[in-house]
Amino acid sequence: MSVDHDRVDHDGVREQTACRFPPGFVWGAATAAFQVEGATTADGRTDSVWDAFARQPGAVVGGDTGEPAADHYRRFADDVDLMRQLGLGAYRFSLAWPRIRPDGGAPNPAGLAFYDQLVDSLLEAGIQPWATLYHWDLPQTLELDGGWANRATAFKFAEYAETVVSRLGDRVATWSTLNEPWCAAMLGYASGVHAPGRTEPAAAVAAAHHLLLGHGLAMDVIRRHAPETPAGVTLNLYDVEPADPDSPGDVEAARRIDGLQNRLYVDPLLRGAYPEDLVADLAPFGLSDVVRDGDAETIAAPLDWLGVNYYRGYRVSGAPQLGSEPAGAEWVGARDVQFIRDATAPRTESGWEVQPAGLTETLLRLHRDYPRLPLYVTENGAAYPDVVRDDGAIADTDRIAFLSSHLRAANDAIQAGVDLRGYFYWSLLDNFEWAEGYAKRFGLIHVDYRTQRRTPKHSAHWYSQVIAANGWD
Ligand code: IFM
Repeated sequence: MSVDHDRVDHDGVREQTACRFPPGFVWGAATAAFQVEGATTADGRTDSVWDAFARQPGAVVGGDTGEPAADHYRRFADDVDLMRQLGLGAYRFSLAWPRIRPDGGAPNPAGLAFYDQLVDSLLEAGIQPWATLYHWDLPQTLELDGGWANRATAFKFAEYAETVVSRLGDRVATWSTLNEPWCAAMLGYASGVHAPGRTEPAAAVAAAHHLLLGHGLAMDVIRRHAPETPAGVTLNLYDVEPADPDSPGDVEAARRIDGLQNRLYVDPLLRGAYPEDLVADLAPFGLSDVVRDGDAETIAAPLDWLGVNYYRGYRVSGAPQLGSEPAGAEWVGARDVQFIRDATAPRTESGWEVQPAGLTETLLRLHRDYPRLPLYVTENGAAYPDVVRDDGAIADTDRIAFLSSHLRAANDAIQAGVDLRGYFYWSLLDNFEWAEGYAKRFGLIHVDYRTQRRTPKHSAHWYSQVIAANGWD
């Protein structure tokens, strides 16, 4: 299929200028184990928090569960072949802790064998395996012991990391410890919209710290077993700005949200300490109580790269106003903060404003603050109501527009001097979108969940052409 790049700009403005990426730029797509694998009881896998959570009535839209997902566990060879046909340079996937150490217990050879095969088939296809150790599927047994609110879970995570890295460390191209600890901690333990569904703010703050501690411990494991392999961590970062920069209330709201979404993770990882303003904000939820001597040094283990997952920015205010909605951070004390929605901005099916400029800003800020740190966009993508035409094609021009505008935004950052080394579209395949179930489709490749038939959407063909040309003219 041939796609006219000049027709893809979502504002109706023609993309007329060339957009070229540096040689060696990594072009990839991402998935996560629970979202694509299915086969939740195969070969010794036991429940994760998401299996247990999804069974609770009302927890997930439509009562959807981790079955069948995209049945990637059984169809991975075909999926790798599709990746090869698209010309992907890298595949970012996560490993399922409850497959590898079911119930958080002893290693499971069958679970490890699956990832052995996946990694080998990627390498045979000339695709770099980018492995993430944790993308939210904590073994349910460990949740029953307190989950991430329990400090011991960080050490269990290091044990699991040891099993994985000692087995695959000779072949994985790049290691990531955690995906989006904000979601695992805050959505899992404070708002309760994600597994394990707890609504205990102090547990969420403890979980955030223990996830970071687990990251630091896992970095040490990676350095011991795969000293030559680049290792990093992936955060969901947001460009946060006050609705009115002259309003002290809005500026304070922006400080607060930037703190909770971004600095709570970036600062301990890269500066070696939690920001003082957040330590004060989170004092009622016991942040200082869970930090022990030596934790800061463990968490600040040097990174080879940082992964940025970017979906949208936030305009925030300290007061409710027309078109605003609660920022959600009331779980951890930011009761009055409101997100100001832009009624005129295009939105994805998730309701998120399309704000590519926020990606440039996010990358520029990181580069200003940490100029020597290589960056990757490890996730960026959009759900749209894809329609399968009578001829079977999925002409997802809205997704192509999203993708092209964000690639251009990433390119703007590179032109401004940011050391951005790669981009991973979220997601390779349609998949289980957590509490939204299968209703939201983010994939470059459409999945018919009944037949498991795969159909590359027009966006997949478009992306494939961009990869082949390292940009567009
Ligand atoms: O599907 C998720 C993914 O698991 C983590 N980052 C955001 C994606 C879209 O919501």
